[in-house]
Amino acid sequence: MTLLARLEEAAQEPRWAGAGPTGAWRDPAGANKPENALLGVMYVGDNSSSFFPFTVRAADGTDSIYRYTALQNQAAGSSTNIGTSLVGWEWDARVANGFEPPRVKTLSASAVNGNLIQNNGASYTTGPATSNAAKYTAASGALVFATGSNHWVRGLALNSDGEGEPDSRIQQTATNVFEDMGVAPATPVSGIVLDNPADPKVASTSPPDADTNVPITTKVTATFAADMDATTITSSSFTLRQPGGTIVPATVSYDATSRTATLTPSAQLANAVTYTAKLDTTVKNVTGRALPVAYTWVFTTIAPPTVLRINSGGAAYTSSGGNVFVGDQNFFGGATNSTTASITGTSDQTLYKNERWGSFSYAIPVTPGTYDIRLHFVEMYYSAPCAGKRIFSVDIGDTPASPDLPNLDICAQVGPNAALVKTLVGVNLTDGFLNIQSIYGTMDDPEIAAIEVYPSIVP
Ligand SMILES: [Ca+2]
Ligand SMILES: [Ca+2]
Repeated sequence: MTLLARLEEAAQEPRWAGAGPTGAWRDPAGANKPENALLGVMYVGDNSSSFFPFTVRAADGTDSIYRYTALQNQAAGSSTNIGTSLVGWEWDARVANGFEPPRVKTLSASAVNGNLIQNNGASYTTGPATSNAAKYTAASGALVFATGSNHWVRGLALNSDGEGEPDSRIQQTATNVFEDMGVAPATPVSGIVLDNPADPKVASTSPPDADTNVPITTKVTATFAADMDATTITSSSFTLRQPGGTIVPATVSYDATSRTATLTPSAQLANAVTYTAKLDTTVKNVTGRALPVAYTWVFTTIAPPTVLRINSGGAAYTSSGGNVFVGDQNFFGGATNSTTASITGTSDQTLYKNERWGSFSYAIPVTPGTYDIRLHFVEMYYSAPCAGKRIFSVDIGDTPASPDLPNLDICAQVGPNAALVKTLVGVNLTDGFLNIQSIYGTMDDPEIAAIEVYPSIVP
C-alpha cells in the first residue's frame, strides 16, 4: 500500500515555524520532481462547482483494465461518458514535460473546464482542458494506475454524505486493476467478473504495451503463461492493425517451447505510426479454454530518420546536387566570418564562403539511429603559405573517440580558400541529439563551414 500526498500550489502553501518554505514537487527552483514522473499524470486544474463525466474513447477502452465491460467494444472513433460528476473537483492529465515515465498509456480523455494551473503553481488561468486516467509499468515491475481525478472513487459507491454515482463499469475496472496487481476480491458484489485462473493469460508482449520508438523492422510477439493450442494461433486470430483498422499483412507462428506467438509483418512498418496488436477470443490453450476477452496492446514506431544539412555561419542554400542546407542553427557560442574569395575544390562555393569559428558547439536534434556525419571546413583567413597557422580539433560527443578529428590543419591539407570535407560513418546517435564540439589546438581558432547528418549508408 502506498500513500501519496502532494503540494502543488507553491505560492499558497503555509510556512512552518522553524522550517524552510514548502514548495511544489514540480517547482524547477525547488524539488523539480514533477508528479507525473511517479504517477504518469499530474494535477492540471480544478473546479469546485462543476463536475464532468468520465470519458473512455474506443481506443482507450481496448486496454485490458476495461475487460468484462462494454467499454472494450466501442465503435471506432466513438466514446462513452460514464456518470455526470466522476471527474472532479481536481483533475490530472498527462503532461509532456520530459519527466513522464516510459510507456504511459492513456485510459480516458474527459473534457473539463475550470481553473488551470500555470507556471508550476505560480498562478491560474481559466478555460477548457482534458483530464486523463493513465497507467504504466515502472522499472520495478510495479503497475501504476492513476484515476485522473479524486471523484473517480464516487463510481465505486456512495460516500458517507450519500454522494456518488456507483457504476458497474467503474467497479469492474477497479476490480481488474486490483487483479492485475495480484489482489482478487474474495466476496465481489453481484455482477463483478473475476479472472478465471484456468483461462489462458498473456504473460508478456513485445513490443511492450504503449512502447514508443519501435523499429520499423519489429516482429510482434505474445508470450503466454501456459501451453497453447498452436492450431488456434493464426493470422486470423493474431493481428496487427494500422490506425484506420486495416490489417498489416503478416505471417503468424507459435513456438511451443517458449509459449510464444510471433507475428512477422510481410514488409517494414511505417515510421511514426501507432499500431494495434490483438489476440482474439478464438485463441485457446491446450485444455481448450479460450482467452476470456480479446487481448489488445499498442506501440508506436520510430520517427523517420533525420536528414539535416546546416550551412554554418551562413543562410539557407540548395547545393548543386539538390541538397537543401538550412541556415545556421542548433549552435551554442562562437562567431561568424565570411569571405568573397573564390573557393576551390567544390561546386558549392557558397557553403565555404561563411563559417562559424571559436569555441562553439552544436546540439542537433535527430531521430535515434545510425548516421553518417559530413563536416565541411575551409581556411578563409590566412593566405598561402598557411600550413601550421590554424590547428584545432573537433569532437562528436556521441562517439568514444575523443576528439574524432584531432589536430586538423586545413591549409596543410588543401591550402587556403579550398574545401575540405571529413566524413564520419556509422555513428550511433542514441540520445536524440548529434553533439559537435570545437576544441582549441595549438594554433588559432577552430572553425566549421557546414554540417551534414543523414542515415548511414553503411549496412
Ligand atoms: Ca567523440
Ligand atoms: Ca558556411
